[in-house]
Amino acid sequence: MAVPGAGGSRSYNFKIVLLGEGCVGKTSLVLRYVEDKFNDRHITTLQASFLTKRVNISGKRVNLAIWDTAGQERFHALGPIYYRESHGAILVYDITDEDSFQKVKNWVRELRRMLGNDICLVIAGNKLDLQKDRHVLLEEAEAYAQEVGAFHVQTSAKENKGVEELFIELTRRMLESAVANDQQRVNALSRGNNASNLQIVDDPAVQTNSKSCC
Ligand code: G3D
Ligand code: MG
Repeated sequence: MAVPGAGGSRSYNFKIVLLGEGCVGKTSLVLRYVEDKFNDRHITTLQASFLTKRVNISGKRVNLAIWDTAGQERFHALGPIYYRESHGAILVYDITDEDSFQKVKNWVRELRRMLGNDICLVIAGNKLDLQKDRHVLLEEAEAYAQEVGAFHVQTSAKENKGVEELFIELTRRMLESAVANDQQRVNALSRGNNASNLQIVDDPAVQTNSKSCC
């Protein structure tokens, strides 16, 4: 969703959800990105909610609402109510745990089935610091990500590796998508042959649910 800002410039509001098996490091990744903390005692109280972060990419202001689970994934109880209206999803697996990678594939299938290409996907292979215990091949994960139109990144929330890249790349993709969507709307309005229609682009009512294919 894009909203008009002061002087006609805009800021973009995006919802991101974290998905993946329990214990793969979802909460740790969010906490590392937003607060630059690891294994902090806030970790349990932060669950079940979302954190916000403001970023600026290519001169565009973006507000991210990053939703973390409350641990429901451990009981297979995460439903569409959690990820609906999301612009982006971060699918996390643990590189030492093959099952967690299979779980990511299940999530990709579900998201594509429920939301189509309206959602931008990033797959994160976390716990890169445990490389010696790796059970998921990097090549396999990268090939899979490419196949499903997702970006793949390796991360370590513990050592702060790849975390910034993960969120920035996802944000960049969501922005591209929103900008393309805005452009389509402008084109559609101008095709309507009414010059005054063009001004509607700055109307927040027109801009809600601004999504397009990634
Ligand atoms: P979840 O939110 O997906 O359930 P958490 O996962 O963020 O709660 O992390 C689960 C466990 O994995 C935590 O350990 C956490 O410290 C650890 N962890 C998270 N990210 C990394 C990482 O990048 N490297 C390593 N080595 N460990 C990580 P505990 O012991 O608290 O259960
Ligand atoms: Mg968690």
